Amino acid sequence: MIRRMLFAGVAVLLAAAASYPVCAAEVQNLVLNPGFEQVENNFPKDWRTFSPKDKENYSIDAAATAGSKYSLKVQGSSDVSWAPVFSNTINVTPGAEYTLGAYYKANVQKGEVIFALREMTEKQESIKFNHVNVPKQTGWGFFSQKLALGPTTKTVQVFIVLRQAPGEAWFDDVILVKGDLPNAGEYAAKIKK
Ligand SMILES: [Ca+2]
Repeated sequence: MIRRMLFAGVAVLLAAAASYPVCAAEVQNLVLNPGFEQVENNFPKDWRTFSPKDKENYSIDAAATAGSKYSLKVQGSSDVSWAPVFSNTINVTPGAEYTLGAYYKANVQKGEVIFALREMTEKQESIKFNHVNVPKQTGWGFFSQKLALGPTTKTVQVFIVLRQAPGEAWFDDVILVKGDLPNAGEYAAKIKK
C-alpha cells in the first residue's frame, strides 16, 4: 500500500517536471482575435464599442504587419472625444504585472491616442486606465509596456481610442501577457517595411 502511494507520488512529480518547461516557453496571449484577422459584419470579431455609432470610427484595413492580412484602422476627429473599441474581458491576478503591446502606426496631429488596460472589479466597474505610451506620429513599430495592476483589479479589457485627435492610427497583433514578454526581439523583427 505504502509502496503504491509512493509510486503515485513520484509519477505526479515527474508529470509536473515534464510539463513545466513547456508552460514557461509558451507565450499565452490573453486577447481574442488580437490581429483583427477574424471579421464579422465588417467589424473585428470579439472587439466591441459602447454604441453602434462608435463603430464608425473603426475599420478593417489591408495595411497590416508581416504575415497577416488586416489591421485595425482608427479614424480620429476633433469632435469625437470618447468612442473607444475594446477587447474581450480578461480575468487577471490583482496586483500582478502584465505586458501590453501591439504593432502600431499613426499620423495624428493633436489630441490623445489611448492604448491602455481598463482595470475593473469582478463586476466590471472601472477602477482606472493603465496606459502604454505611444507617439502621435510613427511608421509601423512594436510598442509595449509592462503595467502593474492595482490591488483590487480583477478583470481588464484592452482599450483603444483617439480623443479629440484628428488623424489616423493603425493597430495589429495586440498582445497581453502576464509578466514579461519573453521574445520582444522577434516582435521588433516582424514589422512589414
Ligand atoms: Ca493582422
